[in-house]
Amino acid sequence: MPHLSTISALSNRIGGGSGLLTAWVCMSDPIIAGQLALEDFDAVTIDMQHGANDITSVRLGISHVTLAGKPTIVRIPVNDFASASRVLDLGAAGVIAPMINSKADAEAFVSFMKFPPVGQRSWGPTVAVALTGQSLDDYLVKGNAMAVAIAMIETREALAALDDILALDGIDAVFVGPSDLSIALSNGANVNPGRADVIDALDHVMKRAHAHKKAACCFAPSPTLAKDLAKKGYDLMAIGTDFSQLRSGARAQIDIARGRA
Ligand code: 3PY
Ligand code: MG
Repeated sequence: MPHLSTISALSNRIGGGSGLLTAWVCMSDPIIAGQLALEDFDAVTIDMQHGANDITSVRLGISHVTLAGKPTIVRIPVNDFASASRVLDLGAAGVIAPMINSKADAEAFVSFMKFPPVGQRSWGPTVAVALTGQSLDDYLVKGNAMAVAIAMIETREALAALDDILALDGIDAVFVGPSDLSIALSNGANVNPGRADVIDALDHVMKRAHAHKKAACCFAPSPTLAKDLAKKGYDLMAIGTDFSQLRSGARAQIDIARGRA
């Protein structure tokens, strides 16, 4: 059974202040991604940068998430743009690339995300073509629009290059990493994604993204921040991680069982 509408749901829905929520999966057992996909998330992100995921767990995770009817986003490791093409070939709907600090970084990312003439993505969408049920020619025509390229903004250099990154054909969205950004803006003094200067930067990034008609996305360590950002017009937020949700779920139940709540 083809899953075209499941995979294209990300590119079709993101933008215009869409306020989408994605799960964030660090654990490498694909059942975790599949289970979170059954909750009321709009997408599931599998993290290869800081999570325990490799290409095998991503491949299996995409299958579980797709069967649950949700699009999969994959965060690749820093500068590992070849993995962007690989996860798209395996059926990812979008890719988040960390530490995009310059126009040159963004161009390198796009070259692996989009087929010519926009980029240089090599042909071989084996699983993606099968999952979407498209002909090869249809995938060639529609593949670029379906593959959402999301560049992370999480350094001073990235903020300085923001307009150049956003102006690039093939960059569909930017994604703020508020922890790294908080470290950068404090010159390494502390990590505090809720600090006022980080929130100001989040507002700035969203305004510039929308001025370029691109989507604004963010990692939100707390659901309250995600709610605030959605109200402001953010297009996609990750709320916490599978680790944090597992621990907080257990803690809440233990507190009840021990009579502390
Ligand atoms: C950051 O906050 O730096 C991130 O990369 C979020 O995952
Ligand atoms: Mg980061």
